[in-house]
Amino acid sequence: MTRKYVAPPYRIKLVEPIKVTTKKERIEYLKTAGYNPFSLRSEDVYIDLLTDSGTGAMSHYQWAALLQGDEAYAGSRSFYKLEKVVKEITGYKYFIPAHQGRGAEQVVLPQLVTKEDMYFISNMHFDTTRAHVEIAGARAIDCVIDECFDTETYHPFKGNFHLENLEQTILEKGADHIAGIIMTITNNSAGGQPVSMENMHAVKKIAKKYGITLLIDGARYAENAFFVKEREAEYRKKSIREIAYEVFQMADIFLMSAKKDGISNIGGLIVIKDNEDLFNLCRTYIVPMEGFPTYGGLTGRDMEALAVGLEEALNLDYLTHRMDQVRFLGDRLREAGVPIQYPTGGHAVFVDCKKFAPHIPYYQFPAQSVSNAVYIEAGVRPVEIGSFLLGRDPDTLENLESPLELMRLTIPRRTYTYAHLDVVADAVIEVYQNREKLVGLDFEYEPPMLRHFTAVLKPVK
Ligand code: P71
Repeated sequence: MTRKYVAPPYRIKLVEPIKVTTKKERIEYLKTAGYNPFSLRSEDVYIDLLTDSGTGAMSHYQWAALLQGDEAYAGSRSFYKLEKVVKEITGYKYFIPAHQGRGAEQVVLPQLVTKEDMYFISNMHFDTTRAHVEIAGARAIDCVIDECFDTETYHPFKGNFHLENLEQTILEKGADHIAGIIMTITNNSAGGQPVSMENMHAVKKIAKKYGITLLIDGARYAENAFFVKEREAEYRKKSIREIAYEVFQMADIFLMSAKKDGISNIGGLIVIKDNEDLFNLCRTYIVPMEGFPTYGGLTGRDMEALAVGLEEALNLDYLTHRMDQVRFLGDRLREAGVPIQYPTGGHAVFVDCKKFAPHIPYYQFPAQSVSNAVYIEAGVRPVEIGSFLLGRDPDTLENLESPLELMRLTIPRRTYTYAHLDVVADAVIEVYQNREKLVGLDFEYEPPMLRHFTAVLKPVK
C-alpha cells in the first residue's frame, strides 16, 4: 500500500482552539504590528511557524511527569532524574541544566576564551551562539561547504564543514587561538541541514591533530541522527540512539537548547565529557547567571518533562513522522515551482526569497515581504532569515547583504496536522503566483541592535 504521508504515531487528547480570522482583519493586525510578524499577538495567528523552539506539544507522559516535580532548591529528585537520562544518552560524566540554549552558551563559552584574539569555528554559528562568542571577547568564523548556499541543487549533507577551510583557518589563526570548534547539528541557519558522520569524524580528526576543544551545538541532534540513518549507508541499521551516542563520543562538550529535540517548552543542557576543571568553573559561574547548579533556571517540573521528552525525541516512529511532515510541506511547494532550500531540512522549510521576489533588493527585505504576504493570505506566521535579521555593519552602518534571503516555515513538534500544512502550502503558492505584486519594506523605526525583533516597517511606495 502506498501512502501520501506518514500519519502521526499519536492521537490527540487535548486541543487548543485557534482563532480563524478574515483577510481584512489580518491586514489591520499586520499594520498595527508595523509589518513585522514578531509584533503580532499569537492569538491573531492561525498557524504559527515562527519557531520550533519550545512550541511543541508534550505527551501525556510528560504532563504526568510534571506532577512529580521536586521543587527543592538544591539536589532535587527531578535533577537526578534528568541527569540520569542525559548521562545515559551522551555517556558524559558531568551535567548542569540551564534555562535554555543561550543560558548554556553564556556559562560555557567564556570559560574557553583564555586570552586575547581568540576564535570559534563552526559549520555555522546560530545567532545566539555568535552573540555569546562575541560577548566573551572572541570572534566567530563559519566554515560550511559551498553547496549550502546553492538552494536548488541536492546534497545529502548541506550542513557539512568545509574541511579545507577549517584546517586553513586553524593554520592562519594558530591552533592556540582557536577557543573551540562548534558542530551545529542540524545546521539551523542554512535550512536545518544535517552534518554527516563522515564529516564529523573528519572534524574530530582535525580537532585532535591541533588539540582543539570540540563542542556540539545539538539543539536538533536527534533529527541529525535521523538523516544520518536515512542517508549514510553504514548507519542504516543503527538506532537513532546509537548514532547519537557515536556523535557524542567525538566531542568534549555538548550544549543543547532542549526546547527543540527535548520536546519541552523550556530548558537547556550543559554536558561535559570528562573535563573536571571546566565542570567546576561552569558550576561556579552558573550560580549568578542561571541559578544553583542542580536547577540552572529550571523548575523541578520542567526537568521532569524534559527527562521524558529527551527519550521520546529518540523514538524512530516519532522522528519518521516528524521529518515526513516537513518533507510533505517542502514537496508541495517544490511541485508548484516555489524555490526552497533542497533537500528540505529537519525542522523547517526554507523558502528562497532571492528567487521568489528578485525584484525586491536585499535592503528592502524580500523574505520579510513574502512572510507578510503569507500572513495576510492565510494567517500563517513565518520568520525572516535574511538581511533584515543580519543587520548593519557595526563600523560603516551599511545594511549587510545576507548570502541567502530565506523565509522559514518552522514546524513545531506534534502540534499541527497535514491539513494545516496544506493550508500553509496553498497560501505560499498563492503568494508565489502573484509575486510580482510584492513590494519591499522600509524602516519606520529601527532599533540599534537585534532590530528584527522590534523594528517597525512600512511598505515602500
Ligand atoms: C530557533 C531558535 C530560537 C529562536 C531564536 C531567535 C528568534 C526566534 C527563535 C535557537 C538555537 C538554535 C541553535 C542551533 C542555540 C539556540 C539557542 N533557535 N543553537 O531556531 O537553533 O537556544 O533559544 O534555547 O536559547 O527558532 P535557545
